[in-house]
Amino acid sequence: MSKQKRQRTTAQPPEKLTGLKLGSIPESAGGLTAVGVALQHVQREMGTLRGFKLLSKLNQHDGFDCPGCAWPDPDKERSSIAEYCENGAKAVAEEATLKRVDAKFFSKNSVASLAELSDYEIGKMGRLTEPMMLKEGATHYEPISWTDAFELIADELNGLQTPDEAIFYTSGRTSNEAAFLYQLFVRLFGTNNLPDCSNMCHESSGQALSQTLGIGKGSVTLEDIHKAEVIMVVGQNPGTNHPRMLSALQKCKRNGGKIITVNPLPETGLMGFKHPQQVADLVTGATTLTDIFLQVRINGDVPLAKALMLMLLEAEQTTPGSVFDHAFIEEYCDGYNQFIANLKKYDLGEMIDRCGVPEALLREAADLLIKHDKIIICWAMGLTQHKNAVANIKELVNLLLLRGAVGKEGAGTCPVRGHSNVQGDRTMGIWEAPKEAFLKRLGDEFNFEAPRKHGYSVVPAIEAMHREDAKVFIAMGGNFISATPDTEYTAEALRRCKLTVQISTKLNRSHLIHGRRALILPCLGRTEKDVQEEGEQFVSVENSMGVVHRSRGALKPASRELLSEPAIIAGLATSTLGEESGVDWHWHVEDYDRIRDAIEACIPGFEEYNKRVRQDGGFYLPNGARERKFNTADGKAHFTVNTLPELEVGNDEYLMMTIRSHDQFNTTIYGLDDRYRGIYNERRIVLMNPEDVKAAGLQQGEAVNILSSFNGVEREARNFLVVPFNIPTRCIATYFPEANVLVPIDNFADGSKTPASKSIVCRIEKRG
Ligand SMILES: Nc1nc2c(c(=O)[nH]1)N[C@H]1C(S)=C(S)[C@@H](COP(=O)(O)OP(=O)(O)OC[C@H]3O[C@@H](n4cnc5c(=O)[nH]c(N)nc54)[C@H](O)[C@@H]3O)O[C@H]1N2
Ligand SMILES: Nc1nc2c(c(=O)[nH]1)N[C@H]1C(S)=C(S)[C@@H](COP(=O)(O)OP(=O)(O)OC[C@H]3O[C@@H](n4cnc5c(=O)[nH]c(N)nc54)[C@H](O)[C@@H]3O)O[C@H]1N2
Ligand SMILES: [Mo]
Repeated sequence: MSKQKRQRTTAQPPEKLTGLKLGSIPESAGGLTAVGVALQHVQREMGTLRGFKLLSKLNQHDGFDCPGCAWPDPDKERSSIAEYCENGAKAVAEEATLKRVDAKFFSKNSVASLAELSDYEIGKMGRLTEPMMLKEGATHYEPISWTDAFELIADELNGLQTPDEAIFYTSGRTSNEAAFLYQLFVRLFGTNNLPDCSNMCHESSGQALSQTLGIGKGSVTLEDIHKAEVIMVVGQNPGTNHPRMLSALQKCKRNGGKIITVNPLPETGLMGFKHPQQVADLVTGATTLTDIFLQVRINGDVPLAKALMLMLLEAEQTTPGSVFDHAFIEEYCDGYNQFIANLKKYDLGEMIDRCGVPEALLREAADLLIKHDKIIICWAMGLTQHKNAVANIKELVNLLLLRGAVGKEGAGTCPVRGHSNVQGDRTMGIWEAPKEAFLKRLGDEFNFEAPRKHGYSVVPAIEAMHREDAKVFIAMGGNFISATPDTEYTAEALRRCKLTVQISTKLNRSHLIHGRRALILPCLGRTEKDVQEEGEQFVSVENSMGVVHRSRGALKPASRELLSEPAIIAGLATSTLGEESGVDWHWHVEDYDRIRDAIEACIPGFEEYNKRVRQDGGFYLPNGARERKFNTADGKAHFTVNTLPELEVGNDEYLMMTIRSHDQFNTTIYGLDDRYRGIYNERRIVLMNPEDVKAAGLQQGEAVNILSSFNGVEREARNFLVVPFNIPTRCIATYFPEANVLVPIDNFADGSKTPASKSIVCRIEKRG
């Protein structure tokens, strides 16, 4: 790599190290330490009293939805003390911080100087307080009025040759009300360029599930989790990313359920759990969660699923009718014969070798799956971010179908969603590939012809900006530069835009890597009171299990200048579309009930929206798979034939996954510790098998560079410290977003285009 190229790394977090400390790995998650850490974060950001007052509203019926993950709340009774987790408390503290990033801050700090800070440092600066603009060639952001900001955007948008030259990104924290208005504005403007964070997240699940079961969402409810006999948790780290799931797993275990975990890492939270709010747990110790731990190689899930299904087939052949649910298969499924014929072609021994799990353990797991048919499979990014991600999920659907484990109590699919409203945003029409029926209803209701041409998802959007086919980029939340793959390529794409606009609560790197002109439009967060013309408003969100419920903020907004997301959209739409749109945007925003009425008119399942959303706990959206109504073309659930991933790791290479530490929410870095993995005060680390460390002649704590080479392009991430860890050989792990520079833009999942950020072929180079 040339010297010049190396210097141009300002789009990445800086290389500087913060001082790695290694500690012991705890045996269980939760407990009093979790409570203590949560309180530290709350105290530091917002003061003890204010913090406690706010936390008492978190996830309560009349309170606000946690801005963290999408794990559901109990339908009826809620704990009056605390219906949240350590990481939920951190998420709240981060948003409700008392620190402010105001005009004075921007006049003192140039964009270039801020870009030299780490994501942790940037995030800790505080909440944005007023609209800011970066003029072409300027070094500092300056204040701009809301009216001027809207006009500027309208001029740029209306000056484009076609509406398809604009891109409208959404991150999954946006409420249903804001998401619906946003997509309406974008489609009235004339494009379906609505990429969203889901494209990098559960898109592979959506694809696999709609093709096989006729709905792109999971089929289970929280009650099902409690009642399951076997739960497989595959490629997911709930102790960190969905901590409240641990109490649901604990309930399942107390009802006699068993848990099989499939993961390259023995994640602490899945091994043991102490409920931080149950005194008995704190006294008597942790509940063991995982009964069988299958330590799969990275991207070894297809061979692993095939191995398990071959074992099921063996048992079925020995005693026909004892394992497969033939009545279910006959009545509801298609493709069984082709599937079985194909499965028989695979050699069990080879599948076992390829997944890397000892045969005895696989047999134990298969035995549980043979003896019980109330089976739930939960999964997250460990499955969705590979080239063969869609196949990963389809194989697990095959497994469930064989056992008739879909659409009955205690059984089904459970893709555990990330952002708190990512599922709702898609329901609202944030999708670059909308269905005809949806576009037709939208057009009929609002009297226009919605564009039919599909738009760009995230990866094609970046490529379009890189080619300069797209020139204006607007983001409703999120942190596009740090969340997307191939950091330097994406930075170049954004720099080529004429205008980049970020609608945000907090400062992030996407404000610093920008187009020729840039705008920051600050908005209200979940925790804050949203007062409009007709009084205080609430918004609504859909959780991972399809429950739509309300969320009402409690705090005084961080600044008087902030607008709500719906109000910002109304401003954008009014100035861009003028009278032409025929929609009275501001009238809708005066009372969000009016937006919900419009949603009810356009989207099935939202009948009596305003009434039902006011019930405690909200309401369930219809879910065909849950009732064995498979909305595929032929009304059947589909077995599918999936091939094995290609073997791709050479002798001096490793397969790398980019994962989350315990102290971050995506690109928001709460702190520098990863307590459940025993790693403290450093994010630039690479987890390696101790044998690999030795074989490569490396030492614990030694600094290395990581290189990835794909389709002839070499990428480099510099200065990572080696941490020997319990991970399969030839597999390594780094944190996202530090390692995103290594994720090739053109390496993504077949069918869903989700970047393959969990299987990057890499080399490791000692730093001279
Ligand atoms: N506190 C907190 N909560 C969050 C988030 C956060 O960053 N912080 N992010 C939110 C979002 S948007 C999402 S999508 C979710 C993410 O939730 P997760 O998917 O749990 O997050 P990751 O850290 O990406 O973890 C992936 C897990 O998959 C495993 N894995 C990696 N590769 C493979 C593989 O090939 N096979 C198998 N079987 N396992 C593999 C890793 O070891 C890890 O345990 O969490 C949400 N909740
Ligand atoms: N290498 C690698 N890359 C990944 C992943 C991975 O596992 N590995 N995971 C992927 C996944 S699963 C996801 S979901 C994406 C996440 O991608 P994004 O959703 O784009 O990223 P976040 O870090 O969640 O966005 C955080 C920013 O959102 C803004 N924000 C927070 N709350 C609000 C709000 O209420 N309103 C508005 N308007 N803004 C708000 C704040 O300014 C904050 O800085 O990243 C993906 N990227
Ligand atoms: Mo996500």
